[in-house]
Amino acid sequence: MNIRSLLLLALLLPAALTATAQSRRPQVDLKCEAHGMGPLLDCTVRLRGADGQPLPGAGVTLGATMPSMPMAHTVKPVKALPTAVPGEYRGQLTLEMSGAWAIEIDLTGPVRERVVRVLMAEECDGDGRCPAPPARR
Ligand SMILES: [Cu+2]
Repeated sequence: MNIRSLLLLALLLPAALTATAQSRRPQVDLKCEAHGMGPLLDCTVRLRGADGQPLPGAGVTLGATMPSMPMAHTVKPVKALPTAVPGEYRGQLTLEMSGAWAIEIDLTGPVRERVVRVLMAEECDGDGRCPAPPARR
C-alpha cells in the first residue's frame, strides 16, 4: 500500500465508521395520547432495528421535561412495558400541565440510546383522549 492509498483510507475510514454507527441506530416511533387531569399521557413506543425488524427485549424508560420551563417540573420516569406486539412498549406519564413536553425515551439492552421527541399534550374534555402531536418548534 503506498502513501496515497493510505491517505485516502485515512480520509474515508471515519465516514465509513460514522455510516455504520448511523445504520445500527434503532428506529424509534413514538405515539402518545393525552387524557384526564394532569394530563396523563399514554405513550406507545415501537422499536425497529437497523434491519427494520421489530426489536423486542429492550428496556424502555420514558421521562418528561418541559423545554419552556427547565427544572420547574419533576415528572417521575416510568418503565414502558412490552405489549403482545413484538417491539412495542407502553407506558403512562403523569404530566403536571398542558403544553409542549420533551418526551425522553431511554433504551437499554440490545440498544443503548436516548431519543427525545417534543409533543404537544393538552388536557382533553371529559373522558376524551387527544392525540399528542409533535410540537412545532
Ligand atoms: Cu410547565
